[in-house]
Amino acid sequence: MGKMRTQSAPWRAAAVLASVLLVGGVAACGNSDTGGGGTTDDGKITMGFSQVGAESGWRTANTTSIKEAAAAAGIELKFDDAQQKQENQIKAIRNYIQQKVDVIAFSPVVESGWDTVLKEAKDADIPVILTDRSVDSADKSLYKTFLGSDFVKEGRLAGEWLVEQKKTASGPVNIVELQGNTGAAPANDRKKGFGEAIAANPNLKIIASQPGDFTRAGGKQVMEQFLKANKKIDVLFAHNDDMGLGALEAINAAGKVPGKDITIITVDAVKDGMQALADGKFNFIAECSPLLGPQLMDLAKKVHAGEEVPPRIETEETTFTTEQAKEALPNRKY
Ligand code: GZL
Repeated sequence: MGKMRTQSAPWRAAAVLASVLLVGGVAACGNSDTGGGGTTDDGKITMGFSQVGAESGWRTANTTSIKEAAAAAGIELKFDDAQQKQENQIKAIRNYIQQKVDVIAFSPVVESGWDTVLKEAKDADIPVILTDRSVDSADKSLYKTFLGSDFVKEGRLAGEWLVEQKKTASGPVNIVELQGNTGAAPANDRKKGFGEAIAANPNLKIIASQPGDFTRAGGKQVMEQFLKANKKIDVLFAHNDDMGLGALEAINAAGKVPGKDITIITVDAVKDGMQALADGKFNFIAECSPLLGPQLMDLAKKVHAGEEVPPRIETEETTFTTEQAKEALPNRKY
């Protein structure tokens, strides 16, 4: 051990002060060096985003919108793909809390089971924005706002179109339904809206309804089962374009003409779905816009600044027939 040199009192006080400042400085510097998340050194807001997965064309377009909008807004985005598993979303949200991000945003893969982790975010004083899908938490203080579509309305518009199309039907109209993933808000709500609308005509009957998980593979697989089990299928209602596109393969393989032998109604209006509609393979699509990125980033800035925001912000959407799809396709953004 080196010889300890004693110092005069004034020098010793200065040395103590210097060492306190140095340690304090390192500690402060250490926090920011550990990627603490929070507002970055240059004042940029940090957002932690948990995405459902990459299950459909809609989801891909939604992810692109969010990433591009974050870059344009100068928001530092931490992004996680949950591969359609709620436990992965909960893990990602907990990571964002640990990292002390400024804002957490996510699209909940299912409606239930979020209160505990949302309470942890609230206790950590990190605001949460729900986008695309919502949660069934009774405590609305667990999130600042919801940005997305009215899925019940989408289902209702699909059902109302079918009621109009089949108003002269003399006998039963057999409907099969491809649902989104079990427990998801769009699956629950589109089913609800569609079912309420078709009740106007007792000839319209849903003879089979199964989850296809919003994927093409799921739509094809379940449609194959529907075709094997049901001799007479007049209508397919698919909760998204991708399951409808997968079902096309099964319908063709069964020797039936989609859009003619089986009327096909879907939701989303992504490019591939609109092409199928323009080609007459689909008959009607209720739009669900994935382009939520810019609005989400505006909301994040407002929430971070402590501004009041509306509890629910719904996106503008429309519907398409074959003729309307032909007109809209050239300018379709997604
Ligand atoms: C709806 C969204 C749904 C889409 C599907 O807002 O959550 O999930 O309709 C997607 O295509 O997989």
